[in-house]
Amino acid sequence: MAVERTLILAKADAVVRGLVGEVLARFERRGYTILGLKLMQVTRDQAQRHYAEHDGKPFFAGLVDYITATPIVAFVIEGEDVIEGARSTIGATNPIKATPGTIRGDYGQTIGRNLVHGSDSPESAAREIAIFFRDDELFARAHTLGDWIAAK
Ligand code: D4T
Repeated sequence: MAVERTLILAKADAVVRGLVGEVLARFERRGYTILGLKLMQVTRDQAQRHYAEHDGKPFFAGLVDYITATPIVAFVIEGEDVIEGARSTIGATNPIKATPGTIRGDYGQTIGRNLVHGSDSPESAAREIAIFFRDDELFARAHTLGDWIAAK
């Protein structure tokens, strides 16, 4: 067990279909702490850096188009083994294979309209968080209300 941070992106389908609150709520309900949150327009440069591991694959251009198609909501959450936990909440890459109860299993139809991104390793999380957030945009866990109340 380790306290980790991960990057979650609620992409075009989540934003356009009004599912951002639903997506965020699933992570909040698991008890993860929100450290950073913003609505933002991803640039093509950010998109290409974020998805660099897929550069050259047939779906790369579609991925970049999809993540830049509308503003997205990016957030960083923290918790015990949050990287694996968040990916289990998101569900399998292909929504057809994703278990009902997961985000993709409940809201996705096709692999290209994949709704949500979650980092897949501590190295990816650190690299990806730096693409979307400056250090001063992330709050320390101690600044959350729960810790503030507990300290009183
Ligand atoms: P992310 O990274 O967005 O959380 O997704 P996954 O970890 O579940 O899946 P991935 O990195 O393998 O793929 C990234 C992204 O590309 C889309 N995709 C993937 C696609 O459109 N066609 C494909 O054939 C594959 C493999 C879906 C998720």
